[in-house]
Amino acid sequence: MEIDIIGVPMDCGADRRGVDMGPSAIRYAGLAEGLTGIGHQVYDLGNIDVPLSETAPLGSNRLKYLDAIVPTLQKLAERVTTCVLQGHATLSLGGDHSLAVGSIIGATRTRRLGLVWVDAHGDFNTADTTPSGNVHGMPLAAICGLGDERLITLGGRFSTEPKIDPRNIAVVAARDLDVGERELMLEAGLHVFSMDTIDRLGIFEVMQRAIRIAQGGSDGAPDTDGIYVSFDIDAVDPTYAPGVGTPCSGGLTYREAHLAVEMLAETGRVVGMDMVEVNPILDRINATGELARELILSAFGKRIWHGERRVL
Ligand SMILES: [Mn+2]
Repeated sequence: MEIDIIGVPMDCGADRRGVDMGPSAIRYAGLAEGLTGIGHQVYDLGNIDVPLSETAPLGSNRLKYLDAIVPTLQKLAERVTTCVLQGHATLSLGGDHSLAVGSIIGATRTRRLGLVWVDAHGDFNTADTTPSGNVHGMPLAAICGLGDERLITLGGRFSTEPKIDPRNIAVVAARDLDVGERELMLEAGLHVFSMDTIDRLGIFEVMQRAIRIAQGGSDGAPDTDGIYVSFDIDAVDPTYAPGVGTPCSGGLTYREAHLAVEMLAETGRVVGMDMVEVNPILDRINATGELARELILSAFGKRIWHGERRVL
């Protein structure tokens, strides 16, 4: 596979400073070498220019830093589109999760994709429901066509239509949903596999269902053109991922997180990925940056065992 890496060192969508150093931490952990080592052709396209939170205008308390975020995501969307037109897979490194509006708009310009959104949170708030005003709590709603028009359309550049059909979206590992966003998610009709569902069914069954949803169609005949994976590292339990934007206990174990992305890779239909919210300030000797690199490698095909998988 040809994979383009794009860093988005953005912190404006998050309250806590530090996730702007995420792309650096993941690269430092040996990302490009790792992907090359499993047979991919890797192109690191560097970082998107991102305004500093300190000097960006705060704007409305319900949509903090929107004026700084929108042009950044426009640039990301254009960059991703260019990569897609060259037939490359894209890997966007965050930075806060608001970047997914740009990466997914870029990834869906010419295709109909399914989406697996791995996250402790719903990221389904709008300016009307948000408790914090932070835009990183809104990207999934925006992708479904809900929320402030400037965010959904990236300043009028793109349509107000959902970029991905909510019926082809599965949220995995949710455990901290705001009341307002929960209502919106129910109405929108996307599938939410919360942590208690993973406790009951196991991550294997949950991922089989999530993949079926993202593939669309009926068994063996998907009706989407590929699967996009948006991975918020806070989906993983803080025991394994202490350096995250918004830590939340009760998350995926190390192996659950790996199996989830390994199963996505096995479909052979992953066309792009976000890895977001790595916060080196709160991390321990880059453990979370390393984990992010490992999960990306698993999502792009790294395997423990390459022989036949026999269940005795
Ligand atoms: Mn998120």
